Amino acid sequence: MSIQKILRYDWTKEELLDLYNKPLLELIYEAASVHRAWHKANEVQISTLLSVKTGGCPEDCSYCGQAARYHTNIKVQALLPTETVIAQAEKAKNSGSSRFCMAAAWREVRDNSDFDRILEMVKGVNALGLEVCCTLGMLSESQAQRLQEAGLYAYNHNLDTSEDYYDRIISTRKFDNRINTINNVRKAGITVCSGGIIGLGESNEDRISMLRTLATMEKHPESVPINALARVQGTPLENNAKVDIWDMVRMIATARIAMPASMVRLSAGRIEMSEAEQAWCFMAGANSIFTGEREQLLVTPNPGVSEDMQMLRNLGLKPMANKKAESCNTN
Ligand code: SAM
Ligand code: DTB
Ligand code: SF4
Repeated sequence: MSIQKILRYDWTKEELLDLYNKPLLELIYEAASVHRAWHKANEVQISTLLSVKTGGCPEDCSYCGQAARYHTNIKVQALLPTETVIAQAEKAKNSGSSRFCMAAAWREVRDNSDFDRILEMVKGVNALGLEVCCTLGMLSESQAQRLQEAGLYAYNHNLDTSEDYYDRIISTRKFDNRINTINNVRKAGITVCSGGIIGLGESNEDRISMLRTLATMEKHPESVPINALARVQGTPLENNAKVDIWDMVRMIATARIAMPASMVRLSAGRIEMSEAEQAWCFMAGANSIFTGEREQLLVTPNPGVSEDMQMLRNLGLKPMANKKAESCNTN
């Protein structure tokens, strides 16, 4: 095993599938070695996620509890007041988060007063010195530009699954729509956060195909969230099997090796994992998590911030410093 210090953009499906299917401990060892060559392996980026507009979404993503057409038990919430969002961001900063991510259950951004309010929120969170991230659905080039001007640091837009499997999961948009938004985000100079979900009924080939799309982009996404399906009652995928921990570890390890400089985020699914299982994910190269005081992701449960801080202490890991704070310290 030789650890390369150069980024590759020419990964083939065969190469990635060979990695994914390696004997488990060999794969983890290789991913852990890559992780150590590119990052401080004892640091984990803490991101706080807040749903600023919940439910009532017109899309039909079959995994999602926020799609209006499924009879789920979630409480629909219109766009939160800016002050509420800023207050949450302040709390997140005080409990060690370096990134604050605002999510809206929208198909796409519209040029209306809600978007103006989002821009205000971005400005306010940015002023706190946090890295601001949004996930608002599809964006045009000019909307991406306006977000960048307001101080947006990152935009989350997941591929969710492979191009081939896409229409089995979502019919209200196409895989190419996702790529188009990611390109608009790049053009505006905002960093890209893009990954996907496992446990949707996809094959290993689909998982690899999704990772290949990410790893062969002109620039790798700076963050790659790997989500295990959070099964929500009332959605078409409510009865899917729980994701096997070793599948999650294999996905994380393959993403780490293919996109060594990126942050690989252990995203949805942690609530169903033990501390030991999460430790395997960190060993396999995950270096970011979502946490928060609300003990939920968007509409599903997630460990709370104090529990997570205890886990990090138990594992000898520490929260990664905010990049903005680092640049302030050098002044
Ligand atoms: N509506 C916007 C969109 O779809 O891009 C932004 C919010 S959406 C909830 C953000 C991402 O969360 C989705 O792309 C998907 O990858 C992930 N997600 C949603 N529901 C999930 C679930 N039940 N389990 C795991 N991941 C999920
Ligand atoms: C991402 O990749 N995972 C987060 C975030 N980006 C927006 C969302 C996970 C949602 C999990 C299910 C829920 O709570 O709705
Ligand atoms: Fe809407 Fe996003 Fe949920 Fe799809 S994943 S239904 S676009 S909130």
